[in-house]
Amino acid sequence: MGVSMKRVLMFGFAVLTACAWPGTAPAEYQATLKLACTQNMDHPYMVGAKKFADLIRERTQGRITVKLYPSNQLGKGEREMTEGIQQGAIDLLVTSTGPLGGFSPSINILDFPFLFRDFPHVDLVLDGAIGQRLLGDFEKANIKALAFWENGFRNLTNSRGPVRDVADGKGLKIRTMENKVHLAAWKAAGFNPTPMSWGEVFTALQQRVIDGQENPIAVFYSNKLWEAGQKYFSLTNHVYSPAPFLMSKKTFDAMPDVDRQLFVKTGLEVARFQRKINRDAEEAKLGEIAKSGVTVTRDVDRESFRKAMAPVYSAFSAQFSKAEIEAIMNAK
Ligand code: EAX
Repeated sequence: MGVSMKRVLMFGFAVLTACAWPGTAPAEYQATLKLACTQNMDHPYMVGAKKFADLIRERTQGRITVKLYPSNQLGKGEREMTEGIQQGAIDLLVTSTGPLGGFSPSINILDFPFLFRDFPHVDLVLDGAIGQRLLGDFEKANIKALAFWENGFRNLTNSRGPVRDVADGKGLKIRTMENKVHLAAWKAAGFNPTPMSWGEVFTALQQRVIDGQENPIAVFYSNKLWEAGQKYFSLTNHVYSPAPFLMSKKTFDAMPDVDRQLFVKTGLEVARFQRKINRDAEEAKLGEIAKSGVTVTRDVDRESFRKAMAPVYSAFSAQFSKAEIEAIMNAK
C-alpha cells in the first residue's frame, strides 16, 4: 500500500474519531461559563460557587473560567434562572427546590414538612440512591443536575409577634416559594401563604404587603431581613431545603468527556464543603441576628407545626406514594 494511501486512511480515521467523539479535544476546549444564584456573595451558595470556580480553573490549567453572578443578576428568581439553564443562557445555577417541581416533578418529594430528622439523615438520603435518582430525573428537562448543595432547614419569621405554637401564627400572611407542597402545608397550618419569587420579597416585607416569610438562617442573615421589619424569628425547622447545583445540558454535552467528569466530581466534592460551611456558621449567625434586635424563639412547639401540616402528605399521595415517603423518612 503506497505512502499516500496510508496517509489518506490515517487522516480519514482521525476525522471519523473526532466526529464520533462529541466535543472538542480536551486540550483545546476553552470556555467562560456563567454561574448564577439569588443570594449575595457572603451566602454559602456563593462561597461554594467561588470554591468550585477556583477548583475548575486550577484543574483545567485555566482552560475553563467560571464567572459568578450573585444576587439575581441573571434573573429575578429561581424559576426564571432555571429556564435560563434549560435554554443555555445560563451555564450553572445554585437554586433551592422552590420552583423546580415545574421542571422535574419528582424533586417535590423533598419539599414535605418534617421529612428529615437532621443533617446526617439529609446526607444519607441525598448522597444515596434516592438522591442520585432525583438528580438523574432532571435530564428529562434538558438539565444536568451535578449535586445537592445546601440551603438549610427553613424557619418562620414575621413582623407581627413571637410565634411559638402554630396557633400563634394563625392568619399570618406569609411568602412562600413558588412550590405547591409548601403552599399546601402552610394553608393546612392555618396561615395565609402567597407564592413569590425571591427578588420581590424584601420590598413586599418592607411595605407590609406580607407579614412574614420562611427561610434558612443563612438567607435571613445574608439579606438582613430585620431591616425589612422581620423582628421575630421562630426556629421551626419545618422543612429541609436542598440546593441542587444545576448545569445547562447544552454546555455539559459540548464539553470533552474529561471535563464533564471533572464537573461532576468537583460538584460533589464542593457539596460536602458547602454543606459544612453552612452548618458550622448557623449558631454564630443566629447570635448576630439576635444582636440586631430580632426576638429569636428557640423553644418552638415543632410538634404543633408537624401535626398541623401533616394533611399535606395525603393531599399529594397520588403523586408520592406512602412507600416512597417512608423510604426517605425511615432511612437510617
Ligand atoms: O435559594 O426563594 C427562596 O426562599 C430560597 O430559599 C432562596 O432563593 C435561596
